[in-house]
Amino acid sequence: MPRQKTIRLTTAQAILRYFAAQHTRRDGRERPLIGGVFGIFGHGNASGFGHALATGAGGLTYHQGKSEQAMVHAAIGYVRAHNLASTLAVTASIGPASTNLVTGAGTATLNRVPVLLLPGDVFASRRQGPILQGLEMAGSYDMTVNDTLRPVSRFFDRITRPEQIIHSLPHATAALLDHGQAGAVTVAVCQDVEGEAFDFPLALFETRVHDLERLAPSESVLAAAAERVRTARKPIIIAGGGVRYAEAEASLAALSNACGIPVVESFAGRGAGRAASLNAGGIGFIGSPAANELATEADLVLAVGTRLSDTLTGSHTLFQNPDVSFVALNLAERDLCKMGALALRADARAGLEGLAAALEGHTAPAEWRDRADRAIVRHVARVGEIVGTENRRMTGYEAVAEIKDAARREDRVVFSSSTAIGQAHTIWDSRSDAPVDMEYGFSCMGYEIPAALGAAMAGTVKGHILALIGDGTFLMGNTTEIVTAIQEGLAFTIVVVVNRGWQCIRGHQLGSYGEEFGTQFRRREGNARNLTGETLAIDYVANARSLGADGVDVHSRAELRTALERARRSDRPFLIAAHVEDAPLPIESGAWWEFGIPQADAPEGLRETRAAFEVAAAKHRWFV
Ligand SMILES: Cc1ncc(C[n+]2csc(CCOP(=O)(O)OP(=O)(O)O)c2C)c(N)n1
Ligand SMILES: [Mg+2]
Repeated sequence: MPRQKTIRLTTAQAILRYFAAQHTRRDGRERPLIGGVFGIFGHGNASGFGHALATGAGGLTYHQGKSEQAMVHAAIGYVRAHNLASTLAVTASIGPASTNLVTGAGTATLNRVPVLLLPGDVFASRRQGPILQGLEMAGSYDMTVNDTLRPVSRFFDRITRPEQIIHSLPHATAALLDHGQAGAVTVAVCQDVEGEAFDFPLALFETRVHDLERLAPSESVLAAAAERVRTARKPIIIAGGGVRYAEAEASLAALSNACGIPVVESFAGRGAGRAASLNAGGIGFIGSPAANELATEADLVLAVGTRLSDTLTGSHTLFQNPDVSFVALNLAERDLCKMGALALRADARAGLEGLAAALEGHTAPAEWRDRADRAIVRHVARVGEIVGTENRRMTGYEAVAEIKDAARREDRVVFSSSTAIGQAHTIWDSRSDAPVDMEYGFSCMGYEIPAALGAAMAGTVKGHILALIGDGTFLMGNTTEIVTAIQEGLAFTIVVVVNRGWQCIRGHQLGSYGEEFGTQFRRREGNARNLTGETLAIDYVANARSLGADGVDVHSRAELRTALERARRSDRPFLIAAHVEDAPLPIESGAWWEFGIPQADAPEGLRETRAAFEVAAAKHRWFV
């Protein structure tokens, strides 16, 4: 036997070289699995991964992040802009650098999107004794702070010897490619091992193209699912993020339009039904009343690529038809077994196309199609009426409506946790409005700007990218990726909705126990328990300017409109601070969502809230 050809590399060089050789191919389009490496260096990765990147291992480009959490969120923005076919790697030092990755890893894993995390780890040799930034665990010597990444990672491994990667990395790659169940893939590398050299088999670094195959549905389950649709009187389709990731929008529309089945969209699935004429909009507790009316009455729910989380199902109170049944079309076992669904395990596009073929010539009952059409027309008219009426002081929802009108079909608008995401979910019409990236799974404040940066880095968005954030989100940080954007020569618009507090949480408190506490950006008066004094004046534009961005304050819809046009032409990130009145969008979604209510008598009004809660909660159903 001739000896296997080997190449001597450090472990970090080998890891980067291996990942650089992995490619994906979907529908004939080939892309690198890893499009680049984000990093912040510290003693845990500066010499190992730093040296590997500096020596050009694998030819991967290094991007300098400003916070570890933001780097992961940027990678998520990037991979979502590639519909999961290409992602970024993120390297961090050890200790606080690693734990700073945890939140981003949670966002990735909850949303089932692949990102590669390469934190440094403790010394494998242990000859140093307790190390800088290494926590000494009381009951365990082999646990490090990187173990906090385990529950938020789809795959986790710790590399304590160079040759371990030869078997570990193909598993890590498989996890990155496992759409439907992907997430953060963490390969923690002991800091001494990063730099250790080994004679790796040369074949490890051969280019590999992984076909993102479209899993075909089983014939018998497909037939059973089609039969359920055929006999349904009131079918709907819930389009989740899986429809977008599978690039199945056209197949969804073909099925919906041919069979007259209304489509409703989850947050991650917003835009999936862009070509479906019976698109009733966002489903769930802050969704469109049209979508929720249809969901309430539906007798057959075809749930495609959705996790069916509580915000969507109204904590299992939304679907009220006594005969309702579910068909889940998904790749993830976890989703297939929910709601007592008939499990149609398949790629979203393959499944939808299979159903369309099996249902050829079938249309849903005319009364149901008319019912859906009327609900949609009514909702669109109501939205037009409400956002068409200008209030004296610009409200938050008017600002969202201006952004909706200004954004074009080739643009991308990024949202996460704030009042604005709910308002957008209610009023956005995917059939005519711009594509969005709504992160309301982990609902992580601080996702937006990094994700906008990641989307810009992906280069797949032909138009302009906008990130919509609250002032509370701005103050939480993760705005410093503006600096990275400037380094990389990328521009996008950031709109900060300035409503002087965490207003969606204030609304939550008012709904749960009737009073606001601790949510307003006010000074403390004396030793008052709550913050009730003067409202703080915060100059968000000056903040953005200090980082190198441009920006402007606006106080009216007309000013916002002009600013949005100006921002589009900017060669650098442009921040618009939109000063608004916090007014609830006067459209009731018609769906509920459970949150905890104190079982107490004070403050006054709590009993009533509790009673209203019991009424809403009584609609709860078990779906088994
Ligand atoms: C990282 C993180 N921390 C806390 C929360 C809980 N939370 C959800 S929305 C919100 C307030 C958002 O305030 P702001 O960004 O000003 O938006 P507004 O509701 O005022 O429109 C908070 C604290 C969260 N979703 N994410
Ligand atoms: Mg706010």
